[in-house]
Amino acid sequence: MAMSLSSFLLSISFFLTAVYAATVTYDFDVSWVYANPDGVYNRPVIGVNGKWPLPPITATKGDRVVVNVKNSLGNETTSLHFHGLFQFGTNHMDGPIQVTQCPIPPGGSFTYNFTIDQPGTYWYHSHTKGQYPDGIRAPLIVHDPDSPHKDLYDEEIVISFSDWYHGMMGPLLTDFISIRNPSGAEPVPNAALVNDTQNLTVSIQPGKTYLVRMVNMGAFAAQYVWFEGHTMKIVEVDGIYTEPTEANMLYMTAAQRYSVLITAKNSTDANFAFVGSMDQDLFDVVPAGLNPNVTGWLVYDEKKEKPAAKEINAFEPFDDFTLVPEDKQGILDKVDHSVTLDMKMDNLGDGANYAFFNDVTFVRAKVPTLYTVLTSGSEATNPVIYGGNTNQILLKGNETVEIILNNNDPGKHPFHLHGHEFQVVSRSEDEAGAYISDSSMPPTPMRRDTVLVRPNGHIVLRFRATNPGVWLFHCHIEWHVASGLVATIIEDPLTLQAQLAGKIPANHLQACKDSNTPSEGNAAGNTKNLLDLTGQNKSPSPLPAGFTARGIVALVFSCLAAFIGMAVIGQYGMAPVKAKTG
Ligand SMILES: *[C@@H]1O[C@H](CO)[C@@H](O)[C@H](O)[C@H]1NC(C)=O
Ligand SMILES: *[C@@H]1O[C@H](CO)[C@@H](O)[C@H](O)[C@H]1NC(C)=O
Ligand SMILES: *[C@@H]1O[C@H](CO)[C@@H](O)[C@H](O)[C@H]1NC(C)=O
Ligand SMILES: *[C@@H]1O[C@H](CO)[C@@H](O)[C@H](O)[C@H]1NC(C)=O
Ligand SMILES: *[C@@H]1O[C@H](CO)[C@@H](O)[C@H](O)[C@H]1NC(C)=O
Ligand SMILES: *[C@@H]1O[C@H](CO)[C@@H](O)[C@H](O)[C@H]1NC(C)=O
Ligand SMILES: *[C@@H]1O[C@H](CO)[C@@H](O)[C@H](O)[C@H]1NC(C)=O
Ligand SMILES: [Cu+2]
Repeated sequence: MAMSLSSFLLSISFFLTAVYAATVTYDFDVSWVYANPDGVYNRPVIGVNGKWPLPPITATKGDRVVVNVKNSLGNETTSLHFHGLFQFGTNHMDGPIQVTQCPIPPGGSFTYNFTIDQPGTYWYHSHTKGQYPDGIRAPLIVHDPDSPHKDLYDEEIVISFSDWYHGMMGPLLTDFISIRNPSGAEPVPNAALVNDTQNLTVSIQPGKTYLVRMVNMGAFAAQYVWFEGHTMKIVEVDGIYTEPTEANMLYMTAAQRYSVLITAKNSTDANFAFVGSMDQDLFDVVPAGLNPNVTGWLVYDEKKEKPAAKEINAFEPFDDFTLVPEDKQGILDKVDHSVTLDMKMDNLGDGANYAFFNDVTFVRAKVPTLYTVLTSGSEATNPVIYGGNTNQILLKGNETVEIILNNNDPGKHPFHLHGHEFQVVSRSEDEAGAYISDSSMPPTPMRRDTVLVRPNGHIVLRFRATNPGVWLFHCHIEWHVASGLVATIIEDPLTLQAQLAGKIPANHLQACKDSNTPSEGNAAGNTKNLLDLTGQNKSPSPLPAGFTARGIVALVFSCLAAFIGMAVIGQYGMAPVKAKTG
């Protein structure tokens, strides 16, 4: 009997995918340029090829992407991470410095080279020392000729959202992790941006349906997003297709993505505002005059007015926990390895505020952890060699892993896992305390790569360890990455050694030489005795015995009041001290 039409079409589409798998090459010369995206303040930003905003990366599922990076910053190192991509077999292309690569020094060149087999909405950004909010971030879109939703829309639109600072990250970070800021109050953004500007106009044709791909590439603020007069139908989150689900308002944390279908009206009678509104709950002190909102317009008729956004009374965003993946993958119900991470914020002996998993704050290793895996032979399965401050979690190949994250902090935090998507099998409301058990887990949990944990609440995530590599798990608030809210997952290290033996390109190792970063041995760079961690990078020591965090904060405050004056305290705010350290 002849082939059925559907299997005939299927084989054609496989054939086309195979034939058209292309190599997409980008040459990125990274340098300082000036920009004034909020119209208020012109500042140095990190551009590419002399321009800012940065170009989006676009590819089709199956393509190879090559990004040749030249660091022309002159005064800073850099690196690129491709957020949400699994980097299966190419862990060394993942981007975080001291984890999967050495920093690209000023004057250095470094090639990222990987294939993409995941469709959807992603982004890329620097993964070097809190650098991306200085402008080095942009969307990364992977088209899919086989998308289950392709017949549901006519055209595609990409819109990024972000917060924006007038200050540069270097000095902001120095002030943030400092005895002058014992409560750990994060710098508050100066503005919100849409597509790296404000007042964006998006031309809309009546009657058409658009796939609107949205990315929050901010440093800190989540944004509420809504389109006046139009409903959204969510069809993708973080690269996972979902059953089309209606929503009037989204809550997009830093690093999350949503694709939604928006059907245009049939008439061109009016234009409509859309709004991104930064979640001010995240800010310890809301500076007078801050406008948390950014407005853009769906423009049906350029000659008609662009009405101001209507004020809304309450934020009632869609709950992403209720989403169902299109593939209806069932819950991973047999857990082989459960990991509990208790997170908190607290002071160390230097008086500054840090973030902790299980009482350890992350400090970058001297040797990139991947290179420790690749140069440690059979010792690679011994967690000790990865050092005392990397929060290492060793996973065996193919095991089903569960991460229970208990947020012992009154803030909201968006957690991201590299190299994987995860099932979100449980998520509490505010103030629920530590996870004990959950008898009503969803049978087909939503999956994504970045998820919000609520204040003093918990999340439970599951995934299978099928991607050998060194993968970070961290809060995507860039301030909290700097203060140590990071764990290092070391997945199936012996298979990783076999996969990558002899495969680290010469320009990756050259970056180590040129940045004086050791590329062999344990976390301390010891190649002889891997169990000897003398000289490893460590966090400041704990508070002196007898001092409580509250005590040292009070001491610091009285010193500050005496020596520096109330102005500094006013700047960071007195109130959060109680909230953050109690
Ligand atoms: C956007 O429009 C508002 C209101 O007119 C204006 O204050 C602001 O400067 C504009 N932003 C930019 C970047 O042009
Ligand atoms: C690097 O250069 C930029 C642009 O000139 C400057 O604004 C910035 O302060 C410098 N950064 C450091 C760390 O010196
Ligand atoms: C990218 O990697 C592929 C597969 O290893 C290799 O054939 C190709 O030469 C590489 N391209 C560049 C520009 O390094
Ligand atoms: C927003 O910026 C992206 C590039 O990052 C661009 O591709 C897209 O067309 C822009 N969207 C609109 C509506 O102008
Ligand atoms: C626009 O018109 C078409 C055809 O008459 C109709 O099917 C559709 O529901 C209308 N759309 C809206 C948003 O009213
Ligand atoms: C921002 O939008 C919210 C929601 O509509 C509104 O309550 C608030 O007043 C707006 N803020 C400013 C400064 O416009
Ligand atoms: C994991 O499963 C894959 C595919 O079945 C297999 O090739 C691999 O050897 C397994 N890895 C381990 C460490 O068992
Ligand atoms: Cu955080």
